[in-house]
Amino acid sequence: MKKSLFGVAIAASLALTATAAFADTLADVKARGHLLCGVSEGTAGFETPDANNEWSGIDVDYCRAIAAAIFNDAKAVRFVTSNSTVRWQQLGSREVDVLARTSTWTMTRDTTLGLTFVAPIYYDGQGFMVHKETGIKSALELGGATLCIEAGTTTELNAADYFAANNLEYNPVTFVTQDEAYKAYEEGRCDAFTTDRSALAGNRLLLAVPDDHVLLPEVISKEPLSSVVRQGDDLWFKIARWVFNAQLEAEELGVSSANVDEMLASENPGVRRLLGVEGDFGTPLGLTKDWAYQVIKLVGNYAEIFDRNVGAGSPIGLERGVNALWKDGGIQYAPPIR
Ligand SMILES: N[C@@H](CCC(=O)N[C@@H](CS)C(=O)NCC(=O)O)C(=O)O
Repeated sequence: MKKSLFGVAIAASLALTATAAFADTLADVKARGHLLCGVSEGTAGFETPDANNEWSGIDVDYCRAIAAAIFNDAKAVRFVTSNSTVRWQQLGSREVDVLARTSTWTMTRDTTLGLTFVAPIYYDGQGFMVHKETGIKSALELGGATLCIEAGTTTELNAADYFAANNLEYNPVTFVTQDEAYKAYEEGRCDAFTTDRSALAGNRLLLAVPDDHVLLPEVISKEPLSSVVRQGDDLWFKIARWVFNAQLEAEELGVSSANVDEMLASENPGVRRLLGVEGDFGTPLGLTKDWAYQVIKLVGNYAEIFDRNVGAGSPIGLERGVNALWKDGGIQYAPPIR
């Protein structure tokens, strides 16, 4: 019995390897004519649909950038939603080509799910929001508190670590969907809501009376919110990675959607390589040599997508912080395009 189960496991793993080895996501996407992008059911600043089901957000713009690189058309994307618990299956079942939805890159996720994390689009950390009337000023005052949490998240695990480390009791109440979790919090079923700080900042603004809620100062974890692809398709992984790198490199070189056409005449060799004026960095990726020009022209550089979705140009108004470029004291850094 043991032996035959072992055999089944080997066969299954060989089948997975074979599928992975022959997977060609780029060919599938090109044949389909659009990208399938996995997003959450709605996280302010990251992915939200409007009344016409037009999606916007920093994750949405990342998927639009991939579509721009492949199709010269940032609109060639369909957005497929999932809650935090089932998000990984969307990739495994090929329902989506890339997942861009506030997913923290952890070692277990990266090494056990048949998936590969690509690049942190936003470096975040977990925080807490409380009802202002409680007068709570620090997470260390949350001993005995009831916390609203989304299931299937790192949030659950970090909260457990934090309260154990500080020798505090707490009562977690987990919900499968974000809507249920916020509703319960708003109705006063929980003393605090805990998740990534960026999501708290954005989603606070969607509560009935945002000023009735405050974010506590503590940041209790590292949450590198990253894009994710299936393991075993190296070319697709590289496309997903270099599209993001190109947006960082464009910011570093001062190339934006507003000036990219003028920049085609730049004498700066870095700009010329980025825009495909000199050399061809597209063909090895299965793309045209102006792939990065299309990304910047149609979607923008990293500063533009950050500002309009979550930064100073958005109602959320988050600072760049660690998400500044390395040359400005942050940790966003693209390897050289050469
Ligand atoms: N970054 C954490 C939390 C992810 C998470 O739950 N994100 C929330 C927003 S912070 C979300 O996507 N909610 C919407 C949904 O589940 O549809 C993780 O990867 O586990």
